[in-house]
Amino acid sequence: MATRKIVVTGPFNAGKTEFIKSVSEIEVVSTERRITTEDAHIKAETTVAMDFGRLTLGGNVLHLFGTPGQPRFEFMWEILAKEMDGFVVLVDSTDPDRFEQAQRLIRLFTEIGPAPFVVAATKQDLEGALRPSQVRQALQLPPEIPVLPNVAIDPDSVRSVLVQLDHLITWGM
Ligand SMILES: Nc1nc2c(ncn2[C@@H]2O[C@H](COP(=O)(O)OP(=O)(O)OP(=O)(O)O)[C@@H](O)[C@H]2O)c(=O)[nH]1
Ligand SMILES: [Mg+2]
Repeated sequence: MATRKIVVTGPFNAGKTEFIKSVSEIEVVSTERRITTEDAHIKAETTVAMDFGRLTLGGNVLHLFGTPGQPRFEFMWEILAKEMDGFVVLVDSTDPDRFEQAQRLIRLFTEIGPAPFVVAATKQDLEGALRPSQVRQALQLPPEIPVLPNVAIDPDSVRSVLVQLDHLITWGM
């Protein structure tokens, strides 16, 4: 049984904390604090350091590390990415204004890694969500990078993303 370190990253409000809470077998260790900046109208709390959860998948134990999304906590990204086996970039499919931030994160994490990764086009349950193919196009991602449909509040959907990432880590495909 292998233990794998998986980092879940993505722009502010993408759904990283929900993604990990949806599937974790342990109570998620989270570091959410009240938002006092201009983002306060979007939601009440934001991750300031990390989320930690765990999921057993087939023969592997995935340790899930969620990053903060607000750029002022970006010092945590490199710390969390250390020796990761793979990562998920969550992109809110209804929020194209933050796609540039997602591109920046992909660049940064591939530089720190490098490790296999998938992009999850999340919030597919919401009206106006761009399809994964549209998210791929907007982010100008090459065809070899998987862009998967996702609903972060749906455990089956999250599990499916992690199964595909786990495969990619094991088999490189
Ligand atoms: N409808 C819907 N809502 C979602 C989904 N994923 C997340 N949300 C909501 O989006 C908001 C942000 O979710 P979080 O998990 O806090 O996002 P985050 O990426 O951890 O945010 P930061 O830590 O602040 O960067 C919350 O209100 C969630 O309930 C989804 O797939 N569908
Ligand atoms: Mg969070």
